[in-house]
Amino acid sequence: MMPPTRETLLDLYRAMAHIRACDEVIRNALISGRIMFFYFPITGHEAIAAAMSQALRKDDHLVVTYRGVHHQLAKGVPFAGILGEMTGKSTAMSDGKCGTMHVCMPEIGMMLSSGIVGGTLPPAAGMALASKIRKDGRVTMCFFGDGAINTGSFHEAMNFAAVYELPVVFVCENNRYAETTPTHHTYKGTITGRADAYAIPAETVDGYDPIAVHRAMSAAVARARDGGGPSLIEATCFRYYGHYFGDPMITVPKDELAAEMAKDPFKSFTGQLVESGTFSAEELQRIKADADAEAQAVLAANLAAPPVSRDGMLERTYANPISVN
Ligand SMILES: Cc1ncc(C[n+]2csc(CCOP(=O)(O)OP(=O)(O)O)c2C)c(N)n1
Ligand SMILES: [Mg+2]
Repeated sequence: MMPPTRETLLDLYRAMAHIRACDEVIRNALISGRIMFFYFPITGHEAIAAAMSQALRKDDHLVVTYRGVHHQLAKGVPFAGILGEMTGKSTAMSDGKCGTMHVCMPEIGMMLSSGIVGGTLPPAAGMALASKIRKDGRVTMCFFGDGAINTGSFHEAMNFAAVYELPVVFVCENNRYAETTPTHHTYKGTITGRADAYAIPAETVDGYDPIAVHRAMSAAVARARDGGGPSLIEATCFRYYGHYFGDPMITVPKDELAAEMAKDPFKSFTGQLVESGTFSAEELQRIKADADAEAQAVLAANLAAPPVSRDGMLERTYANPISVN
C-alpha cells in the first residue's frame, strides 16, 4: 500500500487536534464544575478515530460504544450537538434524547452508540447484512473494547459476519482495562486468535500511530467493499483518565500509567510530522490553536444556551407521530 499523502497526513493531524481540543474542553469544564455529566474520556484513543475518519466514506455506517466521542467527532458529528446532548441544552442534535451514551446522526452514518458491552457487534452485522442485500456499497465499522470479547454477542456476530461474508470491520480498542479489571485477568491467548476461529482476517496495530491504523483500516474497508467479507483490527491504546472522568484508577499501577502517558499519541504524531520535515511546528500549532478556539466557542455557546425544549421530545421517536397533550 502507498504511504499516506501529505494531504492525508494533514487530515489525520486535523482530526486528532479537533478530538484532543474537544476532549480538553470537556475535561476542563467538568473539573471547574461548569458542566456536569458522566464522561468516558477518550484521551489516549485519538489516533484510532482520526484514522477511521480517513478510512471511511461519509455514507459508510459507524457503530460505537459509550466511549465514543472521538469516533463521533471523527465521523463529522458537530461538537455543539454532542455537548448539547451531554448537558441537555438546546444545541443538542437529537433534542436531548441521546444523552451522553447514545449519540446518533444517521444522515452522516453515525448509526448507533451503545452502553451495552458487546452490544455494538450484532447491530453492526445487521447493518452490514442490509448493505449486502441492498447492494448499496456501504461498509459498516464497529468499535468495542477489550471487555467485549468475552460476551456472547462478540462471538455470535463474528460468526454471522463470517458465514454471510458481510462488509463489516470490527475494531477492538484494547486499552488493557475493562472498568477496573486488567485484561490479564480476563482472557488468555490473543484477540486476533479469536478471529482466526471464524476465518476472519485479523491484525493488531499500534493504536497510538494514526498512519498504522489508517493503513490497516483502509485495507479492511477495501476488502469489505470488494465483497471480501469482515475483518478484525485490534488497536492497542490506553485510558489516560480511567474508565470515567474522576475515576481514582486504583487498579492501574502508577508506573504503567506514566509510561503510557509519555507516549501521548497526539504529541508523538506532531513530533513525527515536524521531524520528518512534512510540516513546520508553527503550521501545526496554528491548527491546534484554531481547534482549541473552536471548541472553546462551542462550550461558551453551550453555557449560554437554554435547556432543550420538551417540544421535540417525541419527534423522530416513533414511525407514526403520537401526540402528548
Ligand atoms: C453487558 C454489560 N455488562 C456490564 C456493563 C458494565 N460496564 C460498562 S463499561 C464496562 C467495561 C467495558 O470495558 P471495555 O469493553 O474494555 O471498554 P472500555 O471501557 O475500556 O473502553 C462494563 C463492564 C455493561 N455496560 N454492559
Ligand atoms: Mg477496555
